[in-house]
Amino acid sequence: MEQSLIILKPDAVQRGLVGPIISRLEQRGLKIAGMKLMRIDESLARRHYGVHEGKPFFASLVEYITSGPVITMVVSGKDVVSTVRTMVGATNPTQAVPGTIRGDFALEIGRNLIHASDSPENGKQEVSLFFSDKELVLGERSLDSWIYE
Ligand code: IDP
Ligand code: MG
Repeated sequence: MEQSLIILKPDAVQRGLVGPIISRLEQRGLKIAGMKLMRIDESLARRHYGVHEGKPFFASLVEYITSGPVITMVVSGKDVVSTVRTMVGATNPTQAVPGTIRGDFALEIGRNLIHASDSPENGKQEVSLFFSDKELVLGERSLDSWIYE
């Protein structure tokens, strides 16, 4: 089953948008398999965003993601990676369409509120960086047959 690592970034927490963003995921029917409030330290930030090392925005990205508490979540289920990416919207909120999280709540690329894994492979790998197996609640929900055919 696919897993997507979601991070509600420090701006989402400070702006009180945790509830509204989680509501969207819940209302869609997505299964939340893990969730915690935490601080990301510099070393974890550098590992999580390792693919961006060397880019001009890397230092400010590490500063941003470590600047305050975040909510990290695991969403699991069929096709969740692309479903959540579509709900999140374009990386640059100026290009994110209305109805997406970034398109409704954000204005700048350096304050774009939310991270979501971009492929099933990266989903699994990112989840393992942030969550131990013990912290995940996998398995079926009783309502799954009303959401998935
Ligand atoms: P994504 O979050 O939509 O997957 P990525 O290209 O993986 O976008 O970039 C990771 C994060 O780095 C973005 O969400 C954003 O916070 C930041 N970022 C990406 N490009 C820029 C930029 O050009 N300027 C400032 N920050 C950027
Ligand atoms: Mg990315």
